[in-house]
Amino acid sequence: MEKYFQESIECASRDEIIAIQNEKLVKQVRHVWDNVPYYRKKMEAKGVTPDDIKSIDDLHKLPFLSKKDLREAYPYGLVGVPLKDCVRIQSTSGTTGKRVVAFYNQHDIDLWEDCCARAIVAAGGSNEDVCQISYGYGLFTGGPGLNGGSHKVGCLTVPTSSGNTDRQIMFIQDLQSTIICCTPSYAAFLGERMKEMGYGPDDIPLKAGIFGAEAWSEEMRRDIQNTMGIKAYDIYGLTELSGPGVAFECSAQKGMHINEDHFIAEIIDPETEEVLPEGSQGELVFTAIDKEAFPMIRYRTRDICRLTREKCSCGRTHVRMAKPMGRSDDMLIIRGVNVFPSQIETVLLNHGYAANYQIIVDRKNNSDTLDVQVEMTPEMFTDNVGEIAENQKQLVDGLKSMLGIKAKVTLVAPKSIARSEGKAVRVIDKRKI
Ligand code: DLL
Repeated sequence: MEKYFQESIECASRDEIIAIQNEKLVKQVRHVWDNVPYYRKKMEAKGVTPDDIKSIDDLHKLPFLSKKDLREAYPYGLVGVPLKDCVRIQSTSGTTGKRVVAFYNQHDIDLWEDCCARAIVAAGGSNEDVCQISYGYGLFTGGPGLNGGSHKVGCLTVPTSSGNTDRQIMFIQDLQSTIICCTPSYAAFLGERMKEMGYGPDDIPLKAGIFGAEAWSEEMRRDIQNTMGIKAYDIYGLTELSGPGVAFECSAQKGMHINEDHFIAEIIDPETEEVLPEGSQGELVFTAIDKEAFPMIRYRTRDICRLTREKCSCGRTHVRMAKPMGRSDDMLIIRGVNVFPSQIETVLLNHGYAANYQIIVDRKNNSDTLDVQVEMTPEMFTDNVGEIAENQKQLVDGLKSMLGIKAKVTLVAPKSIARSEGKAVRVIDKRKI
């Protein structure tokens, strides 16, 4: 039977959710108008005042916030409460520019941890579970967020943080951990290492994994589930909006429920900024209607995905988001064609490779080049040149039909591509260096 952390809200009727959103949005817009001069100026520039916002139907009147605004207002310009009331900051890794620093008061931490607790319960977690948190702790939100959620559920929480893979496995085995939380790429690495150590799926006590913080494919889910004998759940979030738990998967494993009592989601056309109808693919935009210290209104995530309100078998009513294809800024334009790394991953995994690959993009003789380096698995490892050439050709054909362009494929020896303990770096775009 499906379990919920906060059933009445997770399964509330559409009317109840809309009523909550209307009330919180009106209050939140007033809060930023009064307390965040940076955003007030943006509203004034657009000719909007809090009186114009009476319900979520007026959301489209409000200006967007983007990463650029966060940079301009860094570090304190978007804080909505006196600093003496803030209790924590978290920060992004800053891989795509200057770090984002997000602020929390105790209320914000509480709602964030509730969201993570919902995710853990949706993955089957309860106070009977041993929950190992192998996301990084520190400035990154993954460790602290799920740690807080795990406490709220009452799991025995094992805060290993990321890295030190053999010690992770020792704890899994000695403490009989039943739930693991980490990035999917680190989960794949843990699975690979456990296999090498002779553990089959039945020897591993884990029953569920809560994996997110980076794009991962259905094929990767299948591989991780099979190697570890677990059910793998996706979890989504970003520092600007709190961290993990903005959306999470349930037993149906068909998209992530967005916590709509805290976040209103919209999909926009990234070029025209026009709001798109339900089901369209576009950029995900969030309004955090509850957060006080760092209140984000119409924040452009740059994540590309779609939403669905189709009924979910788990009983939750909150809108679901599909797996993001990646960020719009991860999207590569190669010889004029849009390519997402996740499409390449799908082809590789469908051909029996593991998710150990690197994509190298360059420009030679005025033309873009795409070179995909893929590790052979130990089972397929060979030094038979003919066989390698044949396998490479199959991948070139598979990529051509997925992407519509020709890629060069190089098969490399097992273990020759560095493993990641956090978010994997899969793309090296030499055109930008
Ligand atoms: O990655 C928060 C998080 C931690 C989520 C642990 C899930 C688990 P940031 O470092 O700010 O926060 O990065 C946010 O990561 O805009 C997406 O592009 C990407 N991302 C996060 N979760 C997923 C996911 C954390 N499940 C950025 N699938 C987001 C695909 C994801 N991409």
